[in-house]
Amino acid sequence: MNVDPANGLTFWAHHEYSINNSWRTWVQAFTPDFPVGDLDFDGQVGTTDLLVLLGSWGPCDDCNDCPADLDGDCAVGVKDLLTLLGNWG
Ligand SMILES: [Ca+2]
Ligand SMILES: [Ca+2]
Repeated sequence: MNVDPANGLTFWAHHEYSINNSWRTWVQAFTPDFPVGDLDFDGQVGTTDLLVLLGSWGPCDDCNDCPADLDGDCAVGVKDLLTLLGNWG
């Protein structure tokens, strides 16, 4: 199984098997359903995610690598906090 480097969230599973004297390859992609604001990818939005968001508060150093910026405005602020709280649990 591999993680897609394009987004870091899609997993690719592959397997080769023999059938009727020939080899076949099976490939399947899937993306786990993490809630928005689940910054530690444990499947729930909770205290650890809140601490990560608060620790990232302010302008993002790298707009393309700022996971706590939930609305994509290149800063971690009130709107991101409200989104996280709205998905709490
Ligand atoms: Ca979490
Ligand atoms: Ca933001």
